[in-house]
Amino acid sequence: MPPISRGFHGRRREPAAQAARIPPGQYLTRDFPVLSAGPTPHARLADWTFAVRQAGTVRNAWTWAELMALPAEDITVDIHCVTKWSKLDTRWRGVPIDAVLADVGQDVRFVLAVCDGGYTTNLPLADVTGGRAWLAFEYDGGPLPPEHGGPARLLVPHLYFWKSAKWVRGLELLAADEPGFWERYGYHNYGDPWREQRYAGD
Ligand SMILES: Nc1nc2c(c(=O)[nH]1)N[C@H]1C(S)=C(S)[C@@H](COP(=O)(O)O)O[C@H]1N2
Ligand SMILES: [Mo]
Repeated sequence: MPPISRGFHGRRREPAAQAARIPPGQYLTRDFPVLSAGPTPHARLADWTFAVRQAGTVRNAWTWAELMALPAEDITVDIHCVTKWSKLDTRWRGVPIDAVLADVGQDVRFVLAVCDGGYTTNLPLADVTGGRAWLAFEYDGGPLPPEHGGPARLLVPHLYFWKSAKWVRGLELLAADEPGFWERYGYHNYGDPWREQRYAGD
């Protein structure tokens, strides 16, 4: 009789592997909490566009039908909210941000995501390119629910979830960084959950 049964190993492995995926100060949740700074906007897909702007000029824009024609990917990622919940293996479908930021100039170093309702959040260009961020329009096999940012939201899973702008309608291309909504209210400018960058000064 072996001293430790296979079943014992099997039960122990999973929690240990999960724990390694939860950043410091976070706890695991199975729910999907809704965190919005204002009311949920309801955009009509017929009127919806996504625009990339620079210095007030639209450089490129997509209608909903044009977005749907871009190559999309299925994404399974862990997400981490600054209010301390983490959720593992969330399933999304979306277009990589690389697809809407082809041929941006050398001068562009940052982006500011702009949303229906006025929410904004800032990100380095390097954090939304290279296959690290998506314009997500499906969650868990269905259309992204409005309260979670539908019809489309930014998905930037390697940063705290306030960077994953809901109801996103465009990106401003910037040479110099500009704080967004929560960043101006004292949230960390970058927001790496593994370095616990919750608030300015962390
Ligand atoms: N447009 C918009 N995007 C937003 C927010 C918001 O208030 N407005 N809240 C942010 C915050 S603080 C978090 S934690 C996540 C919450 O996403 P969820 O409601 O889908 O969980 O969305 C982020 N994106
Ligand atoms: Mo948040």
